[in-house]
Amino acid sequence: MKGRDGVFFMHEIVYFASPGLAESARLCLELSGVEWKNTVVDWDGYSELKASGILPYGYLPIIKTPSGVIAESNALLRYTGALAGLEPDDLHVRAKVDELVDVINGWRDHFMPTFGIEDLDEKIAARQALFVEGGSMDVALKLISSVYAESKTGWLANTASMSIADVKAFVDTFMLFSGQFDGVTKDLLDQYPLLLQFHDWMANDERVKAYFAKTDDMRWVFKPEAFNTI
Ligand SMILES: N[C@@H](CCC(=O)N[C@@H](CS)C(=O)NCC(=O)O)C(=O)O
Repeated sequence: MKGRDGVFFMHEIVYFASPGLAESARLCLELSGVEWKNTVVDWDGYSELKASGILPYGYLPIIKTPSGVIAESNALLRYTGALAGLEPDDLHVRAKVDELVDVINGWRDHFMPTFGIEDLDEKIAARQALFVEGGSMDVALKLISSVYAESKTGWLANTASMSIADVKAFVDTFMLFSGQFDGVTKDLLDQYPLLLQFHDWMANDERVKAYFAKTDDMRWVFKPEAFNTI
């Protein structure tokens, strides 16, 4: 795989500029220490890629690896997480980590219907309803909080070191509160003090901190001071 200047890149993530569905894999690649390239495309670039036939299922993100292209954000997470040593060796522990990854991925289903709401006030109301006591995201975030409460190690799945569950939870949870989703404001996080504690833990991990320190304002939610945590 050759870059613009003929430079050989071992791994290349292709996605839009936003964190979206690629940020967890980007973070894992950074933690892995392998050489990687972050290729950002706009909608025209996406259309060209789609027409070229390189996208296995017609969507982004993809990762180009020395062995070929991989699609589906969670496949990217698992692959790059393995490169970074974030996949536990023990199969049971790994399955418990995967369980969390899949549960967190399911949050998309709660949000999906709100994307189709055209009226802004209606959209905001529908999103806010997700976070009222008993709303589907309130329930989801409390469940994750209770998982975190059980951790003796500080890592979400109670692993000895960081796992892909931590990466998934960190990226997917706090991205929600970046302001890019109308109606989802950062003050809603005050209802989940354990999640703020988790944010503090992850954002202050030296490797995570170093990565986000050099990223743009769109990624402010991943920085240590983002929510004025404890
Ligand atoms: N299940 C896929 C979904 C990918 C997906 O929906 N990608 C969006 C960008 S966030 C996309 O490519 N949209 C282009 C389109 O819908 O035409 C994954 O998790 O990677």
